[in-house]
Amino acid sequence: PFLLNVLENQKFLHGVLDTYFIDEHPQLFKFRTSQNRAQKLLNYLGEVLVNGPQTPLATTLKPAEVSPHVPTVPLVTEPPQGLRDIIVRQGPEAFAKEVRSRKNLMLMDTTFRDAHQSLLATRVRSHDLLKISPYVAHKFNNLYALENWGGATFDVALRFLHECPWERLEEMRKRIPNIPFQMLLRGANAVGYTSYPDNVVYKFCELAVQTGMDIFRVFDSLNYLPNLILGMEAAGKAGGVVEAAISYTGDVSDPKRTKYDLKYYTNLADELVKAGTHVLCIKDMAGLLKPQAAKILISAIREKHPDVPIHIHTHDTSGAGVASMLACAEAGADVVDVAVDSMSGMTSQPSMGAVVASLQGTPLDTQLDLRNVSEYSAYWEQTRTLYAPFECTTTMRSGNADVYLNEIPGGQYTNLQFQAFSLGLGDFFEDVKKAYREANLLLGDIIKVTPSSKVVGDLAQFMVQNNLTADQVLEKAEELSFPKSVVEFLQGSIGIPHGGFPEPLRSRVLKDMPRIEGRPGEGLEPLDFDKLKQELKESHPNISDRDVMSAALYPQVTNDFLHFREQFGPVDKLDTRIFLTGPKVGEEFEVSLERGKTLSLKAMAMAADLKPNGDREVFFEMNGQLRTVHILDKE
Ligand code: 3PY
Ligand code: ZN
Repeated sequence: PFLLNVLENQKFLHGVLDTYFIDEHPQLFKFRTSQNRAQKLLNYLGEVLVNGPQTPLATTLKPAEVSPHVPTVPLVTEPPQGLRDIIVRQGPEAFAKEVRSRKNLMLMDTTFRDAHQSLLATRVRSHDLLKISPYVAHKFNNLYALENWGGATFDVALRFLHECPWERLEEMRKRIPNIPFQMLLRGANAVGYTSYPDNVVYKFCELAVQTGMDIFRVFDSLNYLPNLILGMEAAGKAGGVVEAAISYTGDVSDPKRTKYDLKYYTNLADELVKAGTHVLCIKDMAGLLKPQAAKILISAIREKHPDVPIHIHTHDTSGAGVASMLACAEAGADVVDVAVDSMSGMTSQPSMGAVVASLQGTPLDTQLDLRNVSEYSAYWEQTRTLYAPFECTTTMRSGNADVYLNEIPGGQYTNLQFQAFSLGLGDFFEDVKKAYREANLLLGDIIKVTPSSKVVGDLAQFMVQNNLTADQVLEKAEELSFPKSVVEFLQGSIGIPHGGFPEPLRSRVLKDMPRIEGRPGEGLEPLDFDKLKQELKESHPNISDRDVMSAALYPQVTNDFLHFREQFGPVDKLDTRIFLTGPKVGEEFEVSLERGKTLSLKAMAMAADLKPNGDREVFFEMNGQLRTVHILDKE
């Protein structure tokens, strides 16, 4: 709000003033100077130097001082053709048919999305993705797809990286015209954590396709069919390839695990095929699909649906990921997910190089060249060190097969471990993992993935912090004040779990609180996009339809992002170390704003003394000229 000047203030414009108005809003008379992008970036750098990182760092580790080597590709030649050509020219059905007809195993690379969501708290910036994009286009044209958007990346881009997720997608598309792009859509929750009005989900998918998205992996955190179908329809209507996902839990190879047995999965697969999915996905978000279970599950679905491409997603938390993906391939899966070697393993996806090498010379050969995989991996090995402040290996040193007991999804596993570590409470993580299992059983053994995994995680932490056993929770349920997410789940706010809600827990917790019947988004009024745009225009005159869409999903986060961008300009153009922790005094560096427009910068010095108004001067050299910025020192 401090960026808003009087001429944009609605109360002022409409004369709704009293004599205190000016006294109470001095910031309104600090007129925004018209600044160019370069000056805004200097303000950003000054801010980082004076007041510290503008993206909270998760550990005390510093970004490495490296400039990752980017393998070159011939810029004059077009990248070789990939499968996207079929989507664009012949549509999703033809694409599915082509994928199914291929005899070899195809891979989807998750390095641009899930791998860093799982290992680096989703913090990888567009800058580093775009640098390697031309190489991917040239050397990995055989991929089924590149997973590069959706899931948590949307929120994190706006909230922490101060960059526009739409621009990221558009720029990746320019550099990679040939490989299909895939995103993760949380069904009726789009890329958020709650249900949105239907028209928001439809419009979101429409805009995503227009900006360059091809394939939508649609899931629901409870496998609740009405939510899933809403997402599938939105993606399909937008012209996307629909890849409906069955979120996998339990163990189909264990006859004692009866709630989610083979029949449960094959029935769900039947429903999704009936609903018109182009591709069927098994989404093993926690990495529970053991090789033996994979064989049973994939063979059964393959047999029932010989014409539908099957795509498998897993996490390597236990260390069995490569073995499982090979078992899936042998049982008839068409595509499996991998991450490039240096971004693979542990809570990320299994290693691309390992799968490629394992199948070389077999009928399932992936057709990828291991030398390219290594070159690509070398880029990410170096780039990963720039994100040291977010590195999960600060606390995680190895895989852990205890995931088969606690069933915590990959991304959440890293988060919980990290939280426990920063709280410094001895056995806290071990306790939380055990409580997670009990919390899941208390809630009726539900599917656990964003956002239902948060419900279980919140209950688990609640149990540990209050020293409660599962029996005690059930006994005292009427008096306890449960986490909000747990209450809302029981009210039906994210859908209906398989087998219904847990009783008597639900009745004891909710008492006479309202319950949502059926699909949560169904009762929501459509969002008036024109009205939202008009409202946003009052403080952000240059707003685009994409920004409006971002605001529909994340109102506050988007508002903050727009202010940030107006004040600090295109911070996404800065190198990652400089962006995170600022330049060193005396350091020279370049910023490429656009093709042919490069700034040469040098951080010269910071004034030792503050100005009377609390500002500190920071001196830069920009293209050889001295520039000074004044930054309010917040210390
Ligand atoms: C997400 O929803 O972001 C996920 O990655 C779920 O697995
Ligand atoms: Zn995943």
